[in-house]
Amino acid sequence: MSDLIHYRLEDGLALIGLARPPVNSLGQPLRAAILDACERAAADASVKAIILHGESGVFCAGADITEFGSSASHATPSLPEVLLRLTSIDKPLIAAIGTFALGGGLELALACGYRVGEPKARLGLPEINLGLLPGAGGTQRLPRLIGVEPALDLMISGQPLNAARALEVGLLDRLAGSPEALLDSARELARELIAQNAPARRSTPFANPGESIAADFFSQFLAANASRWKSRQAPRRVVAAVEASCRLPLTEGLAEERALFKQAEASAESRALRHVFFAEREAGRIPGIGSDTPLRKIDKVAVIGAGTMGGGIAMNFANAGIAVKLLEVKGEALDRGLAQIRKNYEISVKRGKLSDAQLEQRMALLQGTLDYADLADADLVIEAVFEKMEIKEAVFRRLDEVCKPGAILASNTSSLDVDVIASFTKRPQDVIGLHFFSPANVMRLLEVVRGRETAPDVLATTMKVAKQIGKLAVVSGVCFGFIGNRMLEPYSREAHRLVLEGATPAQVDNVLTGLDLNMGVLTMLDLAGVDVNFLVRQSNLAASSHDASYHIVGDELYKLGRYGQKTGRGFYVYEGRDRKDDPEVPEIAARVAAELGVARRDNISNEEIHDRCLFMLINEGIQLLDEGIALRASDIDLVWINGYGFPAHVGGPMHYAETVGLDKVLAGIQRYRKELGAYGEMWFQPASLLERLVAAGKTRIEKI
Ligand code: 3H9
Repeated sequence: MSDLIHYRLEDGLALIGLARPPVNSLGQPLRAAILDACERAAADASVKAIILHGESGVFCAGADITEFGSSASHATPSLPEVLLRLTSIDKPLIAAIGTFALGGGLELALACGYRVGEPKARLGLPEINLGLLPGAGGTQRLPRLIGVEPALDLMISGQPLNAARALEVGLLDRLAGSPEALLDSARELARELIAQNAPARRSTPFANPGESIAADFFSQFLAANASRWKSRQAPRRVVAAVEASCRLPLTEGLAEERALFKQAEASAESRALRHVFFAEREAGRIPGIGSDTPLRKIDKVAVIGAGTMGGGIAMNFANAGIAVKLLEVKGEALDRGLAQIRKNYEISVKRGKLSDAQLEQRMALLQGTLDYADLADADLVIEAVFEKMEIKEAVFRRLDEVCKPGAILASNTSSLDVDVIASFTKRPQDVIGLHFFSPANVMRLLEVVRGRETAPDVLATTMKVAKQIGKLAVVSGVCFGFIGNRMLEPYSREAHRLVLEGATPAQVDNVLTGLDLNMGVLTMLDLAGVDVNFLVRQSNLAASSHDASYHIVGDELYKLGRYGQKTGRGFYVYEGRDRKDDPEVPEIAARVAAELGVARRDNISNEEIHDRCLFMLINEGIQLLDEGIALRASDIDLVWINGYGFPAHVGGPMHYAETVGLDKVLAGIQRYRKELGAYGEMWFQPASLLERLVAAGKTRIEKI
């Protein structure tokens, strides 16, 4: 028998333990081993009931995601084949679910007639997060077991149920008292079933789960979610498969599910989301940092600045149960900051996401101070003051005086030079950049900026802390704007320039939202603040001094006090959050274009907007990889997906470039270099790595 399975006989019971660490993913060898073991138990007359469990506690995380897109994914025995066979075994089958049963793992449990869980187990069908649908019977068996609406909800949300809820909806038959008691609980159930001479229960008690569903239920459901799903097909395929479960007998429904699954597996959407899944796991691997890198102890945290950013950062730590001191220079600012944090928590209480007691617990972890001396015992200090080097300098000089040796000193700068900031201290090895995104208590991304002298243990410790507070940390080297904001620069430069040349803001933004981006770049600037963008540009004038047209439309809007949403006007006009086109903006653009002698065109195509904005964004990303600022292309994708609204189902700008074709990206850049005259010559310089990749016939972005 395969070493992927532990097979034990115990007085009439066959215990089949899945043993493929770390998560028992159902690759072909494990599928074959499960089938073998179940056949053996089925054929053994001494076996009266079968228990499937995870040898290490973990039950199963589903299909092996690394197999998708390869022949191994469908190699026999396929998962649907294995599960079909399991449902025909004439003995009670019990799944003992430890830690989690996800995707194909839950489908495996559904193919067993009985399910026992441990109290912390999570049960879910998260396939949608990979651009897939449950493809081994989940869309057919689950609605028949727990009803259409709860089943659809589980598949569309992709969120697992906890064990208590799973018991309530009928997904679990029994809850063990503890993880250690799980197998005993399964044994007990097995013995009861044997004593009752119970049959192998079918996992599909309802022949027709659609009986209680309104005739237009599915069409209404699709219509209600259309704008949220944008161009995504996976949720639509889930709905189609569940609808089939209401219309067709089980065998035909399973065939329909299989056909939909194959389409999904081959889709660009699923390829992109699988890329993101592995990218997230890869981001934590940093050359030179390993499990042997020592970690510093972080018990006490301090945040400097109680503004929106500092307050949001502090909330992350309070949410994770870590005490935070919040330092401000003035009492009123501190009171305002703490009051705002309380307000934010109160909103969560109103939404039912937090209890009053939890609110008070979190507030109790936040302690305000006006005195730097109070930071003497902090293990980690995060500065979140105004984005000006002089102010950062004063803060870091002061921190150097008061903080204990070994404290990690972090700056939340979004663009300034972390090495310069480190030089204000006598301990540059302890200084690091932690660029949170706004709102800092909500946004998942954290750019961790490794300075020239940042010590490995400081980097390793901050990566761990990031995980503790629920952030997705991506490492960046030092350059103006790091990964995200540096790439934003050419992207927004082209958007500005296109408006100068005759495109309307809405035309530019619509091309980008047409790709399912959350918002176009100009809407994003209006939201972040035209003034904020202007001030950032002022701190990096060297980048643009040779181009008078550089972001000129933004400069004009700034001069007119059109700071974006907060002033009701920017690239658009706003009534509340409602965005409207403003005819004044093209007029402003036409005026400055005339002053600069920039020719305006009324025939700027969507293709030109797409290529200029996105190819320049991609080009900068490739350049960052070549310079070693980003460790890998997939890190860049994570930054843009989690910080700038790039759709995960498109895979991030680097993955998108690979989908478009690197040769096409290069050809597009070369084309505009020629067509746009002196402006093209100045800005449309293909990244050398892009040229090298295309010359080498590579289709993936990697450092060569
Ligand atoms: C499916 O089931 C389709 C079926 O319906 C139909 C089929 C016909 N496969 O996340 P972690 C690896 S689709 C391969 O760091 P955690 C992961 O890459 C699948 N590998 O740990 C990592 O490797 P490494 C539906 C997998 O404790 C290591 O395991 N299932 C798989 O934070 C540890 O993972 C899902 O979508 C897999 N299925 O979280 C579940 N799962 O160490 C996807 C994990 O080399 N998985 N790995 O980087 C998860 O959500 C989380 O990994 C899980 C553990 C919650 C399980």
